Amino acid sequence: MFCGTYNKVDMKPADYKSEVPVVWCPGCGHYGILNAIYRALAGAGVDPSQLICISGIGCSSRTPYFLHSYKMHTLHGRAGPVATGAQLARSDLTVMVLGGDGDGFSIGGGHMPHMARKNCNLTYVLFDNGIYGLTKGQYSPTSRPEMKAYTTPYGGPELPMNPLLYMLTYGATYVAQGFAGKPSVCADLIKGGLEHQGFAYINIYSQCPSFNSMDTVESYREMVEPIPKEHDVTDLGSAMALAYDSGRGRAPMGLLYQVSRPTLDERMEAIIQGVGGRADYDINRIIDQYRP
Ligand SMILES: Cc1ncc(C[n+]2csc(CCOP(=O)(O)OP(=O)(O)O)c2C)c(N)n1
Repeated sequence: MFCGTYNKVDMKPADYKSEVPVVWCPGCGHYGILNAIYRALAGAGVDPSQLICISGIGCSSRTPYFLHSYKMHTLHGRAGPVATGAQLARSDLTVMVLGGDGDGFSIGGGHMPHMARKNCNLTYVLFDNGIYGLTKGQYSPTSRPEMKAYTTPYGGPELPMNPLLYMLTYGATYVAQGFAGKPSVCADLIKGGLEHQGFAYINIYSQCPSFNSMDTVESYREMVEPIPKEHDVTDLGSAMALAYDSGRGRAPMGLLYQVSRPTLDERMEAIIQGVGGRADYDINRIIDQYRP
């Protein structure tokens, strides 16, 4: 019972809305992503009682509150390892991580390559607004170099990182990019991630009208280009070529890459069966073997 083989239910997008009021600033792109998540969950037919949404800290990390699901609002940057553990403990659940570029790539950056290389069976939606929104506008790893923010009053001294290239490099098996101003496209990409068996990473550009004056709805709209239909999503080289250009004035929108590879939970199960099954996989018995 892994993602992709769960029992589908017939639900409407509105059925995934929780009773918690959404508290983002007017015009925030995160509304578009939330809307896309509701639609994706309904499209994929995920049972809310089988769904766990995990986040760190940030405006985007508040998203699980607005969803009808189980949830864990963890520490800043630590959603990934918590989600990995939850997925291994309960491989029958659908696991989502929802959070921002600061949470995922600054403080949480050390965890990202490991989720990708392990092929953790979960869907990670990264709300990429190129700024720390919750803490009112500090430079993030995806900020444009010329960005003037509270922590970079004269512009930033660093090159931005490239999330798509990073995820492809470390072995993510589903890599896609969307833009909050195109919720239908995002909904399809997130649905594809939910139905994918393995680590699905969806980078979504999101405007922050309160603290990022450089990346506006208009600038994103000009920047994103739908991925050509003839692109072969199983070709890593072509996906990397598309990803390489991302964030340099133009950005691919759509599914860059999707392949099948055994997931972490599948491989762990195989190891457990290899040592005689769960009944014999008793950690205390294993420790006892090493006692003097
Ligand atoms: C250990 C720790 N360090 C720093 C913070 C302060 N902090 C809270 S959210 C955040 C960044 C949020 O930015 P991002 O993840 O991009 O999300 P956004 O608010 O833009 O959606 C920071 C630095 C914290 N809560 N905990």
